[in-house]
Amino acid sequence: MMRAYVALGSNLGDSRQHLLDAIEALAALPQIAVIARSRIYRTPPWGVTDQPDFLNAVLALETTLPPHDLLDALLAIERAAGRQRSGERWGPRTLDLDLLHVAGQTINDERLTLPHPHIADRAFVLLPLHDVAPELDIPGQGKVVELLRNVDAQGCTAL
Ligand code: PH2
Ligand code: MG
Ligand code: MG
Repeated sequence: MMRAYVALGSNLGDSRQHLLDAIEALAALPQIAVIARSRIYRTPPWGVTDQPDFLNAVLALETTLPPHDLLDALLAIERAAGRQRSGERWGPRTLDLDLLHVAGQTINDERLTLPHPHIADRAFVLLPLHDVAPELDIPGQGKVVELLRNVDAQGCTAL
């Protein structure tokens, strides 16, 4: 069993429902147990700012799936939610499921970078991650509780 942290985001359609459906879909997989769920936050768009606010959350999972198989499961759930890959980086999406951290492993290949390289920059990841794992160490970045002190979380509100 490995502990994994997954970030959820949506800013198209019924975003809250997309997040809740994704949590249900993950929990329904026999190789995955959902251990903890953060609050859902409304967050200003980061990167491309001319798009609707996002809803964001984080899940802690226990899984027997190796990281690349877990990634495949996340991508399948994104597709089931109608996710279209327009090619626009940081653009609007019905559902985004990003693998943040898997048992402290470091992976760098064409499909997957672990830990997620931009956790430290993003209040929309750190706030919900802090709900479920404040003491988690992100290899190469630092402890969640400390990283959160260094980002601007103004404008992010828990639903
Ligand atoms: N995701 C992005 C780009 N910008 N901004 C917020 N607030 N939340 C997101 O989940 C998000 C974003 C690309 O995945
Ligand atoms: Mg993302
Ligand atoms: Mg993504």
